[in-house]
Amino acid sequence: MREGKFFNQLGILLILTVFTLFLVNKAISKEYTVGDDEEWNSQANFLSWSEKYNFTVGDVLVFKYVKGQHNVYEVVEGTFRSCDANSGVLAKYESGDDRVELTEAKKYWFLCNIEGHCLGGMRFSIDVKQASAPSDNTDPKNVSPSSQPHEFPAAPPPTSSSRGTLLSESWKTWICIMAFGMFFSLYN
Ligand SMILES: [Cu+2]
Repeated sequence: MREGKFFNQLGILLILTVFTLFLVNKAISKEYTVGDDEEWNSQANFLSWSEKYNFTVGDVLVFKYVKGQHNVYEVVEGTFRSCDANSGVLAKYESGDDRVELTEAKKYWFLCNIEGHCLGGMRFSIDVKQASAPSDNTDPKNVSPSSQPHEFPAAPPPTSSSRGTLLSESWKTWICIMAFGMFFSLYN
């Protein structure tokens, strides 16, 4: 009897863990189609599009367009402002279905380098933040991802209303708490 109960609970624990990892991944990484339904084209307003979202490291921008009609250049600020892509180009994409992972917390500048398109409005910048929401007293860059799993974060346990940010902030702690809860329930 005891053994059967053990494996039942283990199964529930495993399902919960997988489910939690799934939720955590959802919270951490998002995909954004640039321009939403209008996609990457000369008509859309990319300034307003770029201001609609808060981008975090790990998110992915997807540029969709007819190959050859547009392209995507990641550039430095000066190039973004001048629309002159003879210099200051960090990356080029032209497949028509370009996926750009935002790997750094920094300002990203994008433009289309087909003649006239950049000056016509096919450009935008976004400010990508660390996935872990920065708090006043901790620099996320100083937080080692392999810090002790039993160290509890400075933040209080998440409530449902602040679930989104705190999930991504302390997902390892969450998994730790869940594992702890599982063992606790096993031995009761
Ligand atoms: Cu274009």
